[in-house]
Amino acid sequence: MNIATLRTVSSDNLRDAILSHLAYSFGKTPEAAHLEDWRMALSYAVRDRMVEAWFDATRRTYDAGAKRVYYLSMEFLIGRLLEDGIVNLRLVDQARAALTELGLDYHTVLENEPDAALGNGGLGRLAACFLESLSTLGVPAMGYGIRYEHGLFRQSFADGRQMEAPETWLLQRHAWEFERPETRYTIGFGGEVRDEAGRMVWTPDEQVCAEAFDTPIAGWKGRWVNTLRLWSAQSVRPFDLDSFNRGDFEGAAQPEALARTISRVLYPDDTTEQGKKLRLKQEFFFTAAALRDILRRFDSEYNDVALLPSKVAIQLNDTHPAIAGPELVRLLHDERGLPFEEAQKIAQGCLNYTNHTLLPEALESWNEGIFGQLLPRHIQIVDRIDDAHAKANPSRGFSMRANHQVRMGELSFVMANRVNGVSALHTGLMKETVFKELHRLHPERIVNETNGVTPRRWLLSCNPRLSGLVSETIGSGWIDDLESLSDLEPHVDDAGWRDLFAAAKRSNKSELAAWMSDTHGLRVDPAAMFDVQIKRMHEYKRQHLNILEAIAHWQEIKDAPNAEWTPRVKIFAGKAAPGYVFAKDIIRLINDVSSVLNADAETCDKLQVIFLPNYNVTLAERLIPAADLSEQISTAGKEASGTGNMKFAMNGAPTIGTLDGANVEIRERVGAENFFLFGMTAEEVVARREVEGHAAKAIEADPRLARALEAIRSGMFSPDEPDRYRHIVENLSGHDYFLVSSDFTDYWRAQREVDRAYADAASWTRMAALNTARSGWFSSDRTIRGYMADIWDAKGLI
Ligand code: CR1
Repeated sequence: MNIATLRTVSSDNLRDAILSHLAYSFGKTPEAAHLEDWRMALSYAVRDRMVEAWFDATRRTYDAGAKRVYYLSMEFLIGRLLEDGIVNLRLVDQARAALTELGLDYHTVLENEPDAALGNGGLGRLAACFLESLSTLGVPAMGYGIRYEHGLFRQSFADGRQMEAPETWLLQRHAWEFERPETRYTIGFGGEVRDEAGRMVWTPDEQVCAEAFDTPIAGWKGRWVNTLRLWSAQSVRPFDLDSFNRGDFEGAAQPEALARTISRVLYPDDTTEQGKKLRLKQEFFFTAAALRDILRRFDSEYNDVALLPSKVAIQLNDTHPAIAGPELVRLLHDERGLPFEEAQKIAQGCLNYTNHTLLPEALESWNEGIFGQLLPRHIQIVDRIDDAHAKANPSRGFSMRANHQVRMGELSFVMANRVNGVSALHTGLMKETVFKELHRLHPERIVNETNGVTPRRWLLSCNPRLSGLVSETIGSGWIDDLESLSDLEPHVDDAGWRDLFAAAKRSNKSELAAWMSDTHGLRVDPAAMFDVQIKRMHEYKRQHLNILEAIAHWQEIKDAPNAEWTPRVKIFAGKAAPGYVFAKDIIRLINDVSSVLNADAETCDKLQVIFLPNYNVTLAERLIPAADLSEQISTAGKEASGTGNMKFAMNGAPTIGTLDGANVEIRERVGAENFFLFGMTAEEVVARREVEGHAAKAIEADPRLARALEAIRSGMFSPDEPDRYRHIVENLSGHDYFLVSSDFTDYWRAQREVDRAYADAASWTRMAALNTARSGWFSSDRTIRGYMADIWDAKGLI
């Protein structure tokens, strides 16, 4: 079908297109249509308008013989897509008008879309922002991942405790994907390797089929559309007819069920041995399918694999797709007969690796038994690469095999053309710590690409009041040139303009307050400061430092309830890995503290604590525009970058934070006077840990901290079970690895500075507005340009 025919199929009038889809795609009349039918019909009408640019992008890529970028990621935390599509195609007014004409409310329809939570946190959300920026910049690119049936679990609270339920986004119809039954690859596991006259032949004993599902990702103005291709696992033998005919119906369905297990659930964490094996299977499954797909596309255009590094850049999002190294070598050497060294060189020319964490427990390594059993040929290849590397660097005792483990970080590093960290501080620490030895051997390999976020979703679309004001003030060029937000700077000294800025924030807060009241029955005063900490629950992120400060603050208010206090609402949201007991206890503690504080008639108009359940992208989009203060309080050296920190700054919420991750760069850019700094530096953290009894000393020196800890210890927040949090208190008074106690005093000081600053509304608004005006550098467009120049050597085609 040519483009001209397509145009007539999708009517130019959005209302007609919606009605047409309602009838012909969903078989419903307007009278019979449910909200979901309307949402689907609107989504299809919007999607239709992406298709033309999608085909066009593919054609232009082929015509230009352009280099393609492939982003391999276990996680794409894309959230809802309908509003994103409407905004990027600039159909907001049309969609609103069309729905109104049809008697529907725009927001109600948008709210019907399930939030696709195919990721855990920052790493997955970064991948989603990158896809959008790649399209905005017209880079020929494709995301590869897994089409999980169940994304990250749904969180609720029972007596303050986290409960986990399966997430079921696919039970509601999903408008965005195109199933590609013709794009299927058979992926093998296990079995044996035989040497056939010098050629290694792997015969797997288990096979599954990877089937592609494509989601179009439109960039700003819909000028370029890339594809997110997610693999779904299916059985190669869908149905065992012999078993069925024998009456064994369960047995008949088993091959299908077993195969599908691979793409059944997103790992919220990996803790069990059986689970680990499935995780490795997932990793190989999607990586192997992606590589086969990449080579098939390459072969359709070129007939010399030596060209591969000049036509293909593959980005490994953390080590989860690290098996791409040995698998690409296997495909080139075993299957295509290239000499091993040449195969390895070509693979290295294509592959790049992003490291997202230095936490030892998050650095992947696989038991060689499990690895070798599942991937018997790959372990041989790993060893050969390792031996060659050791021979080439004889004086170093480095290996990617240690203690019967295969270390995926080291493997990724050795197989990569470029290795990058995600903030300046993190990249520096990579060079000094985990990759010290490898960095010395390959000093040109590590580069820094500080993270960014897409301003289309994280300002334009989630915060229409502020983005409207920004566009009225400086025009709409900022949307794809975020640095031009600096044109706002002269206006921050204009009291009239500041009032408009403050009014936008205030309306966002009222809207959030109304939503919290409607959905959670919570009453908060929008005039109070909204102090927000939203992110995964982890000891290094120190939500417990925040709640300790809340307790101490509450105690202080109770000492002098009639003094001048700056009213605050502390808002938390975040999920804990189901097996991370300590993090779950922190959730419960926050909920318990919340119950006591919010019920205290003497103080609740001055300090409230709220924990909103089921944090996800959609909730972030609600909270960030309404935040006054951004809590970024990790132990220095532990948060690789953070990206929430950037979203808050962009939306006019100053940060209280440590010198960690991208906080360092945020502070440099927004100005030290517009950032509430506290705490030890990464270096001081390391030194402080060596001090005998550091926590006890900190507690002894700070009576406020001692009193807050004593309140927890005494059972004040858990009267039915006074010992409930004793282990937390013991941790914070003893080992205190994350230095909560040692940083408390300075955190308290910075919080009181925040109180004073907030009380001066004019200067606070100025500070908030400067955060917005100076956050332009944190666009993921800038980050992607960095990858294009420093890592991929790729160009945009628009
Ligand atoms: C880091 O913890 C960073 C994101 C994206 C996370 C966070 O600081 O912003 O990656 N790492 O780079 C992670 O999820 C598995 O590691």
